[in-house]
Amino acid sequence: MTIGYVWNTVYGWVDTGSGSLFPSDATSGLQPIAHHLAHPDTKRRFHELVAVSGLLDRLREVRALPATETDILRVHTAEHLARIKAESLLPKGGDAGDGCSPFGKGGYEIAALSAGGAIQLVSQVVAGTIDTGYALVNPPGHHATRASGMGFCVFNNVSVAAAYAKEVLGLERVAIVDWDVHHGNGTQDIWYSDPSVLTVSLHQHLCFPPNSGFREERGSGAGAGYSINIPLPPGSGDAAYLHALEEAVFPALRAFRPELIIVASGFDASMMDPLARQMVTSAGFAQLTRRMLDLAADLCEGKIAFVQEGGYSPYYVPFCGVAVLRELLGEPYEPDPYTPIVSTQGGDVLLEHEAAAVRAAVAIPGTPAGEGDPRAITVG
Ligand code: 9RB
Ligand code: ZN
Repeated sequence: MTIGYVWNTVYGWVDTGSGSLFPSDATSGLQPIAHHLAHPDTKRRFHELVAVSGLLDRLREVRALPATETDILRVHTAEHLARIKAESLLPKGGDAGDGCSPFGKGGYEIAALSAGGAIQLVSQVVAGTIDTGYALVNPPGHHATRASGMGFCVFNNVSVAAAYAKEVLGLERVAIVDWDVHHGNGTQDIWYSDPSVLTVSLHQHLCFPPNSGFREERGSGAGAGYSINIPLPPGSGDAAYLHALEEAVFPALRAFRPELIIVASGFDASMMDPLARQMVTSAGFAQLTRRMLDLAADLCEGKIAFVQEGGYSPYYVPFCGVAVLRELLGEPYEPDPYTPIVSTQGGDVLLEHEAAAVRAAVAIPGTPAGEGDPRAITVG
């Protein structure tokens, strides 16, 4: 097995500024702080554990190349690209679009290299030069819509890669499965009326963005039925996420018959994340990975590529990431130093309201949305 791996030193140079989640503001009591919640050190620490644990020696380096303007314009508006490029030239950089996604001077080049890392990984998976792989890219991408960045995302990396797979590599059906704890609203927006890319997002209901990621958001026009949301209640852990994968994600993927699966892999559903309230452990991420690999083997000759999204615990993200990479390499899960504290809090038991949320979200691509109160998550 040849497993590809993308990392570039400049992914660790994303300048998130001196704010926390908001820009610092002495008039509102927002003190500057060395580490923004999305400070790239978390991802750099993931890479360093990959190196120090010896995994790096067993992975095949896939070199990121910058996404070209043509690549970016397949999924973003010319105005968005032009604005990011222009702000990237400013001495203090700019913001991806929502006022809480700062980037420094040269931020355009890093964002283009992040999208390009996803393209390179997907290209090699489709070509068969690697069996599967992980692109540890930064900044993340899944909140970036056609017209704007948001939620720390500048360009929608997985969508840039999916569009490349379709238009350059000639694939007809690509599925994007997003297990980042936040709604993959940008990915959904980009493909909302396109039946050739199935988007499936598992997320903590109403975590971020506000008012987004309801089950009833099922696509429009020719894409009606090809957007699927699986909102889960806060407190969902390994059992709920695995149940959601088996009962809601897999039937949708089997019906869709993708030629390629891209996993938007965030680690912010972890037990230790500061930006969400889920309870997934490194063991859970390993199992999610194993099941996705097995499904891809059944459905699309194993053609699956993993692309980094969020994850904000500098302590735990490296261990979640290594657990995923070990599964890709076919190595058994190994408990890590946090296992004693994260594995004993009940997230391994499926609760009835979690099962009900999954049941309510079961949807088959191409079929219309079901009925129901969009604010209600527990439909028994
Ligand atoms: C701000 C708000 C957020 C909250 C969460 C994220 C996580 C992104 C991620 C990003 C921005 C709200 C600044 C609400 O990990 N995605 O995968 N910002 N939240 N209002 N305001 C003013
Ligand atoms: Zn997230």
